[in-house]
Amino acid sequence: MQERLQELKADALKQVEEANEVKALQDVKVQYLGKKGPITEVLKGMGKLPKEERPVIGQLANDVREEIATAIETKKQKLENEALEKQLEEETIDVTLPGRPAPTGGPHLLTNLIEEIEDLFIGMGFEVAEGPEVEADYYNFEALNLPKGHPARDMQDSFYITEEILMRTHTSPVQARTMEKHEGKGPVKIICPGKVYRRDTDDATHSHQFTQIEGLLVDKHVRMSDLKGVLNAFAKQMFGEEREIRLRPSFFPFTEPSVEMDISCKMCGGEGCSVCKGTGWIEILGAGMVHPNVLEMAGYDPKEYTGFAFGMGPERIAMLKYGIDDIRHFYTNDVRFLNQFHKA
Ligand code: 2NL
Repeated sequence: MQERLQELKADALKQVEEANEVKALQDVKVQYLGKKGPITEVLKGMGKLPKEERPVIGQLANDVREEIATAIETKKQKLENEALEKQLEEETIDVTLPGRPAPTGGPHLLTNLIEEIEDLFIGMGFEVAEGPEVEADYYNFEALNLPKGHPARDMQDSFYITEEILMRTHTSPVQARTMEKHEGKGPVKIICPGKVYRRDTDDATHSHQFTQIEGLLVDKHVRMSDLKGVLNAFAKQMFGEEREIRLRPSFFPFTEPSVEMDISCKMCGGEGCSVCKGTGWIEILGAGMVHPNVLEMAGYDPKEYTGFAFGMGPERIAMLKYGIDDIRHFYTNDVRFLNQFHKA
């Protein structure tokens, strides 16, 4: 009987040893320790043994059962640990792998350019002012020395909501409104960016909707040289220290005198090329001293106050800066175009 138990133990431990998955261990357990297993059989047959052998065999059978159970449990732990190790090994995340790039949006290049221009003027003490795009005829035209029937109105035909209300054709009404709010007491020093509208047929250089930035400075003793100094500082910061500016006489109904400002051509350094059409100069903006009628209508005494104003088109500046050949590229929003100006 003792031999039989030792044999069973040896067999069971061998099978435990050989098992390489938890399922196999389960089978060993059922086979040797189950209700119908050989050890249970031995214990059941104890009654037939001589009395003095019973405790010895009983003890041995229990020991064998205990040893097999312990061996199974130990092996089970070992297999489970190995499986866990293997799983951890296989499912390791390599945190050094680069992630998939998420496509990101960004401001439109005109937005970036307008903000860049705003920042330059903020640096010179200007404040940003905004106003309505749907505007009264009074602020868009009348207050800017363009009475009804003025021939210059033809060049700025608009989209009319009613006889008296229209889409603004420039951002000047914002300046007229701001001056009016000051009730004749200066100074006013503002920069006005925004969308403007003209009744125009769209082509490579015309659009019925575009952007504008205008500036206005009103105070006592403001002179043409102040205008020139501010515009020179702007041109050099915007286009490069090596740039020269040039003012040419021009006409605007809301300024007198009026000028057109050119910057020296960077492409040819003033020699003359296709960008500057052989002149060495590129037209950037229009400006002038605020017309006394405009000051007066806004509530300022033109004998006490003077001012200068200027206006430019961000599209035109971007087209020159980046060599863009068609104004419609700004509005059709083809990402292949826009991404070229996407700041990282
Ligand atoms: C251009 C020229 C200009 C102004 C805009 C202005 C505004 C007020 C009074 C006087 Cl409230 N002037 N604005 C003056 C001169 C030129 O724009 O070529 N813009 C694209």
